[in-house]
Amino acid sequence: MKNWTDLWLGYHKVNVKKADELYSKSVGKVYLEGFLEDESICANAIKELTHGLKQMIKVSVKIISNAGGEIEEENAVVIKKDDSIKKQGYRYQDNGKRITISAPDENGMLYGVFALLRNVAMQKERKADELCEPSNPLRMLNHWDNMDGSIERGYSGESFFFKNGKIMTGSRIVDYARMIASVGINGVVINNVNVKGAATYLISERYYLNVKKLAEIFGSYGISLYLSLNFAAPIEMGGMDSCDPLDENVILWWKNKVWEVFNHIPNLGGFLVKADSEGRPGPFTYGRTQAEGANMLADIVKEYDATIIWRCFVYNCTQDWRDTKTDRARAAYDNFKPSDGNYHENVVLQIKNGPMDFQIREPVSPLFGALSSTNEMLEVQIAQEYTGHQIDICYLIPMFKEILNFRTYCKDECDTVADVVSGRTFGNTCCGFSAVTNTGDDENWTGNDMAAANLYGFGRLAFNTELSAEEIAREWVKLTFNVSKEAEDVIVNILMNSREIYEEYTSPLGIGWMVTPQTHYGCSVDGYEYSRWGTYHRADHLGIGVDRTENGTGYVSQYFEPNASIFADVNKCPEELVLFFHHLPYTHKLHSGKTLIQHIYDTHFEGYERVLEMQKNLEGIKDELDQSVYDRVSGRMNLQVANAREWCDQVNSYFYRKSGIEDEKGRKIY
Ligand code: GCW
Repeated sequence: MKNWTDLWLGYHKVNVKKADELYSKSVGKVYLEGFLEDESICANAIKELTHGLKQMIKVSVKIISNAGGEIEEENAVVIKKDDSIKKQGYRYQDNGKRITISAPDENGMLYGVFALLRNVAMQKERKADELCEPSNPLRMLNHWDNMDGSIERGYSGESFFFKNGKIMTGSRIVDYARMIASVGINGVVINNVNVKGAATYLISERYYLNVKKLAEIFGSYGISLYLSLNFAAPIEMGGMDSCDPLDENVILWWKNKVWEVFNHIPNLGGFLVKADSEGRPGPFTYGRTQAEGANMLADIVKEYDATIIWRCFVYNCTQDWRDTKTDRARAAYDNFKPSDGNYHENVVLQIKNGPMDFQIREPVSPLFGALSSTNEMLEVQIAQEYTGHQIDICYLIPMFKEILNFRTYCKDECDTVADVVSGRTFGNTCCGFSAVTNTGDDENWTGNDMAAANLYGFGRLAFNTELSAEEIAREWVKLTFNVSKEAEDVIVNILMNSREIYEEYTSPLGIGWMVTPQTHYGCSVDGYEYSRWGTYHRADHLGIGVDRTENGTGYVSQYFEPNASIFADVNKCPEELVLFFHHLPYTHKLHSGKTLIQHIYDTHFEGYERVLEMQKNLEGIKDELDQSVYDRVSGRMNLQVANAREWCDQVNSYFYRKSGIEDEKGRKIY
């Protein structure tokens, strides 16, 4: 008996009568044309189709391979090859009798089959003709799993890949691969970007066999496996005295190592590197650029058709920011923009969505679009490091939609973040969307059952950035829970409001941080860990916020116009970000007519009240949820209520004491 759930692949029995009218007659025979039943990805697709249809509508599927010629049967599923469709895409046609899935390759075929299963599960009306081509070439999940089994920023148990220095390759990995393939993920990095301790390096003899097994499992679901590397491996593993990327001996060491790795694991997708960041070594140590570091590795892996994913989270966490121009937010742009055009074609720069670090609200990183001759990939975090640790509910897809829709103005049109990272803006093919994942070995994979909506949603959005956050939430609820339309609405509503609510009771108007240092859960207004030079938020008795205009750190000038001017103008700056860009007096009037301080009081009280309402709504659907699901979610909700209360009290009393300004509504501030 496995001790984990099937998440959204539970294939609940659907209302057979209705389904009969809808799908049963059409799906009993499946004709395959141009795809072989025993090719590994196809075989898995067929296995899934057979299993899913049996579970949901009790149909036993008959597969007819090598169909060829005219297929007379009208009521059937036809899966056929079509090279006119974009790589990994599919076309889904349903005329009410026959369902046709056309795809150019096995990935597309697999995604088409999952689409059919989704439609049956949701009892979607028949009649369709949809061309579904992936928005992003790379759609990746990054695990921050360590070899001892712990997960950096993991909130759902331990790793299901590693335990006590060993690799696990059992059926949980297969289920994981199915799950993420079902939403279109095609790449996974299994180990933490902080690769520490040479004894645990995956690029060593003792691990090859099992990494290969993992690569094969993932490969059979159309997913490439990637590994995180330590840039200092030549020193730590090779016993050399340097890891200078231009040193011939260092290059030779990597050549041999990479040859060895690909010799054992030929289908590896490539490597992910965090260099020159938070104690990680990198090219800067040797006076080299990030491009020189990344290119050195990229040139070596090129002959294996592999990619180097190089992170732009490069900043100096010990920098003295007392002078007004020094600003951590500037770092990614300052470090990477000057080398635009120098990165080789199999390097992709992975850029965090904001200039700081996955806060509940940040402006979009100005690097997007600024790199016009470099491959770019967007990195978001579904592990809820700063957004509630999967205790508090925080559905992040609305945030991701805002990021994707942000116009960079790097061109007159086709200039949103979604355009840039999809490759549409500058014609790149090595680019995409990645997320730091939120899974672990908990029974339900994501700790809070509601957090699985972020995993599902990220995959769906990475495949199709046009989907709306609500559409995705609704799909996820329908596939995951077997509940009435009313209960579905309640859950969708909880999810759709959750980000705004979390933002209300935590840090206001884009200022960010204010979390407990290191753990990053719970309130600590002055808690920014690198605050030896003063508080991050710069609050005093008169006001709060960071001046990032030309008078301040000058960060605004990293944006294209008109964004630069908009952010620089306190009256035009989107209000939810106003304290990210401006230092303002507590008496500053917001568009609502409220003062800044009153806004802080009101949103914090309101955020807390809204969590109580959320709790009541969840209680209202108790009988519709499995007991174990309800217990897990409601147990966490109790903690969320306490957390919201704590944030509300701490933030309000902190700013009340600083400013000495009373709440207009006379509420008690502790
Ligand atoms: O802010 C930090 C996190 C680290 C993480 C880092 C990163 C993996 O707190 O835990 O390290 O971001 O993104 O590299």
